[in-house]
Amino acid sequence: MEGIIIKALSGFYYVSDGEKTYECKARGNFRNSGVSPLVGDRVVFEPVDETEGIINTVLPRKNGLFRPPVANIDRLYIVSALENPAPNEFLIDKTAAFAEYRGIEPVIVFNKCDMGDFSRFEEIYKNAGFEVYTVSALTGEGTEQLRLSLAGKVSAFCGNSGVGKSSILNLLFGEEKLETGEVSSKLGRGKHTTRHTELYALPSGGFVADTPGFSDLETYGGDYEFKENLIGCFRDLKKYAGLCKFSDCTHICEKGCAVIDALNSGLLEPTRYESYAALFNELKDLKPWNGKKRK
Ligand SMILES: Nc1nc2c(ncn2[C@@H]2O[C@H](COP(=O)(O)OP(=O)(O)O)[C@@H](O)[C@H]2O)c(=O)[nH]1
Ligand SMILES: [Mg+2]
Ligand SMILES: [Zn+2]
Repeated sequence: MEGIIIKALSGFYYVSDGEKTYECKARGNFRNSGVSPLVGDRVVFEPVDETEGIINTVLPRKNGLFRPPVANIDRLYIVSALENPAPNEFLIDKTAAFAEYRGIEPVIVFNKCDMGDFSRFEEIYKNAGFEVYTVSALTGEGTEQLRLSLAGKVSAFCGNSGVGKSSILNLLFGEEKLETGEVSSKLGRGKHTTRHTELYALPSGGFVADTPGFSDLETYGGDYEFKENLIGCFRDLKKYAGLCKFSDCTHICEKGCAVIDALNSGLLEPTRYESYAALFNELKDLKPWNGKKRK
């Protein structure tokens, strides 16, 4: 049978076949093969009874993140709220670019629209070519479209603590599965680092992870390949990059740069270009031997 690992805890893997969950052990020979199964991995397993089974094979991975440890994510929902903190375009753009690099579709979510107006931000991200959902977990506004977008996919939610990720997910689950509100202050900081990653089945099909953070981003700076592909990770900017005069154009200051021309003609969102330039600057001293390609 085929299934997906939704939780890994104390040597057990919890494998869902879409309906039931089996508590599984990994078969010995592949435990020794160096493949470490991740939450999100698709596996071939053998049920031994109604609730237990043995994993025989981990199927090839589409992508993998290590912090949080999760594989085969289709979509990354990048959640911001209106204030405390306000949406940070650089953080959104950098996260979206890193997701693109890993083959994950970035989706932009603005929560707490009951508190004010996001139209300025919505416009930027719609113009840049992203799916944008403006919602309120409090009133339910906009959440139906969000629910539809998650169906049948494996997704992760990320964003600053307090933006309302768990509240949105609870609304979509139709029950209070996840703790919300004062969680971090109640349990203390250390709790976050030990918290396991789990995929939750959505009533409409598909799975979603409520990630404590997305700290792979903190190490992305060590990834030379990300630097080399940076312009390709900005879907709006890359349309022009092929038209630059020089094939090795970095789109920062060159003459005949079609990206800069597009920016000056008002065809690009200025903040998107600024994020590209800032990220380029962060990565520019990275050398091939700094590469830490991890798949
Ligand atoms: N006004 C308003 N408050 C919200 C909304 N969504 C979440 N909150 C509140 O924001 C706080 C943080 O929510 P939580 O879901 O725990 O955020 P997380 O840290 O991103 O998971 C809680 O006190 C929620 O009640 C919303 O749409 N509108
Ligand atoms: Mg939360
Ligand atoms: Zn250029």
